[in-house]
Amino acid sequence: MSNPANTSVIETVAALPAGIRKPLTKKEISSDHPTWCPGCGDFAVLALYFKMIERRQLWQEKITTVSGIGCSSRFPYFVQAHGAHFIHGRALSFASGVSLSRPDLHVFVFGGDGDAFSIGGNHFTHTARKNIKLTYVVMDNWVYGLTKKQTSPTSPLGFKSKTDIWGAVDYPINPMKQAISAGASFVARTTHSNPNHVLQMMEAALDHDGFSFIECLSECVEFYDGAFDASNPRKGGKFNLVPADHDVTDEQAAYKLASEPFPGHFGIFYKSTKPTKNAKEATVNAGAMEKFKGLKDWQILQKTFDRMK
Ligand SMILES: Cc1ncc(C[n+]2csc(CCOP(=O)(O)OP(=O)(O)O)c2C)c(N)n1
Ligand code: SF4
Ligand SMILES: [Mg+2]
Repeated sequence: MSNPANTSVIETVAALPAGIRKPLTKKEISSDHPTWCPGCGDFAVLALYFKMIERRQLWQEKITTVSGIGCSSRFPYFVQAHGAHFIHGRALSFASGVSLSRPDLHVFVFGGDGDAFSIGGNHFTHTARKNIKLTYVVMDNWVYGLTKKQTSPTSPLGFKSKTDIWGAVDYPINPMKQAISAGASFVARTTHSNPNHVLQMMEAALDHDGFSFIECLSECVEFYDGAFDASNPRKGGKFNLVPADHDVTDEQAAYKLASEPFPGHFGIFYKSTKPTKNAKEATVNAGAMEKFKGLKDWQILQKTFDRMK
C-alpha cells in the first residue's frame, strides 16, 4: 500500500499465468515495519496472519485487509496487499461492501475492543446477524491503547484508567456471548501467547463460509501489562482448549462456555452453516437481471423508483 516499488511487483506478479508464479513468501506480503511498542501482542497476530497467507498461498489479489482505528487497526499498513484503514468503528461496514461486491475475495478485518464494541458496536451486531462472508479478528487488550489508556467495553471492573481513575464501575461486555447472540456463524477465541492456536483459528475462520469472528487476546504491554497472565502457562496461568466433546453446533453449549470466568477455554465455541447474505443477494440479483433482461441501466433504475411510489 505505502510502498510504490512493491506495488509494481504485485501487479507484475499478478499478471503472470497460473503455475509460473514463484511460491508466495512473507517478503512479498510484508510492507512497512510495524510501529507497535516492543512486546505488544499485536506483533504475534500480524506474524501469524503472514504465516496463514503464506501457508495458504493467498495472493494479494485474492484477499483484502481492512481495519478501523487503534493500535491493532494499523494492520493494513503492514500488509503489502489491498486493504483500507477506515474510520473508527466503521471497518465492518466498509468490509461488508467489499465482501458483497467482490465475492471472489476473502476479506479480513482486524481491530481493537474499543473499535469493535464501543463506537463499532452496532456494526458488529448487524454484520453478524446478516452473516456476511468475512473474517473479523478483534485484538482484545481490554483497553484503548492508541489513545493511551482509557477504559474500554471489555475492561474488567476496577480497572484504573485515565477515564476511571478510581477504577472501572461499568460491567464489561463479553465478546463471545455478544457474537453468539448476534448470530455470528463462527465464533472462536484465542490468545497471542499461543501462536499455533492463533494460526489454527485463523485458518478455520478462512475456511468458513459466513461471518467468522475471533476474539484474540493481545496484550497491551504499555497500558495493561499482565492482563492475560492467568491464560498464559509461561506466566503461571492456564491455557485450556475447548473440551473435545463440545458440540460446536450447540448454541446453548457455546453460550455456557462463553460464560466461564477468565481465563475460560480457547478454541471454536460455535459454528453453524446457514446461507450468507452474499449468497442470498446473488440469487436476488440474478432474478432481477433475468427480469430486466434487455433494458438499459437507467431504465432498470427508473422501474425501481416507480415501484417505490
Ligand atoms: C470518531 C472517533 N472517535 C474517537 C477516536 C479516538 N480513538 C482512536 S482509537 C480509539 C480506541 C482504540 O482502542 P481499541 O479499539 O481498543 O484499539 P487498541 O488501540 O487498543 O488496539 C479511540 C477512542 C477516533 N479516532 N475517532
Ligand atoms: S500502546 Fe499498547 S496496544 Fe498500542 S502498540 Fe503499545 S503495547 Fe501495543
Ligand atoms: Mg484495545
